[in-house]
Amino acid sequence: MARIDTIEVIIADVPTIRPHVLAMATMATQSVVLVFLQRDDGITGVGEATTIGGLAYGEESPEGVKLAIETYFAPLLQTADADRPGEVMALLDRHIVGNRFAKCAVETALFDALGQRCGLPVSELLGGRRAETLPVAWTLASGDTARDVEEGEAVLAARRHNIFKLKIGKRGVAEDCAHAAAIARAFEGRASVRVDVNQHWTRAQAADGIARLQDAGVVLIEQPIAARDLAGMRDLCARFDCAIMADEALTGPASGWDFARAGAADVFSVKIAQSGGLTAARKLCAIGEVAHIALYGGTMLEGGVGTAASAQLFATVGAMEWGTELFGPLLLTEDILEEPLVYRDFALCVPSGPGLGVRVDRERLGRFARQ
Ligand code: MUC
Ligand code: MG
Repeated sequence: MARIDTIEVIIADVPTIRPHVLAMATMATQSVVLVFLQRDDGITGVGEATTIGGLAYGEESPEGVKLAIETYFAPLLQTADADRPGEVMALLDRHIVGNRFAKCAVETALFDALGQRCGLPVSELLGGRRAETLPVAWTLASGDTARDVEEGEAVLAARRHNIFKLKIGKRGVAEDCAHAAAIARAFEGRASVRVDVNQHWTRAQAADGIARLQDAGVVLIEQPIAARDLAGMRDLCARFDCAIMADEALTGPASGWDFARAGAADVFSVKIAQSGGLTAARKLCAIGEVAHIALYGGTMLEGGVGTAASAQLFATVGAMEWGTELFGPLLLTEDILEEPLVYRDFALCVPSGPGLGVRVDRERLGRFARQ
């Protein structure tokens, strides 16, 4: 039995290395949200609830997560046994609707603490590790084709990434597809090129755009149309040979079940926060596996804590056929971990220490933390 003594939520605004241009927002900073749970045995667990572009991407904002945890989660957590993450999450689910990012951060912190207490990495608490490294994509999203190619060449030469995801959907279909085609041409035979439209196309635009992208050698199209348009996604999967991936549509296992039954995705982008936590994301992976839907390890551009947590889960999944995009910390000007995550040979090394296997540098975090 372990009690939670204190709950601390910190929002830290960390600049990005360059503007990150997405269809719904341009990021010059990332607001990293960290939740620290301190137990009565002296162990502190940490979890992350970072999102993209305030309320531009999803329904939870950094400020909303902090408010929800401090006001509604905290009294429940103070009655719970922190040694039992499953029981604690069931308690939270009984009293709190939605709030998946906040729940993910809390569950992650519980597992981090439990792993530290048992002397085991979180991957071992989630079923056991099956991989020590995970392939990692990089997102080329400077907003400029030539700059993207230059950036891609640099990370390829450094053997950091050979998978590139392009963010499109902000400009017209023809212009966006010409941009993607130029990058696919530049890296032909040397890197895998994919696009993420972040729901910004209509069905008709998607039919036009995907035909162009497929011809240009783009192999994966992420969330081309509205998240709720399951029938539209099913049609695109049936119509095109290149893979169609669901991202924003996946808000936990139930949505995965709906998409699997309808044949509305070739690939699932699994995100721990969007799913509502590590356990929920693991269930989503299981649905993908039994439905023969390929898996991809997604990110909300989290810092080191959320990235390590995602890696701990993805390392337990047998096949992440499309790799992962766990590059979040590399987009930030400064890491907030004591020891940065290790990226080498186109992959992320899954931390092997107890819990998440990472430690937050509180002094550095303090420099970026909001007052
Ligand atoms: C998304 O929609 O996948 C992931 C990588 C990136 O650049 O943006 C995110 C969000
Ligand atoms: Mg996406």
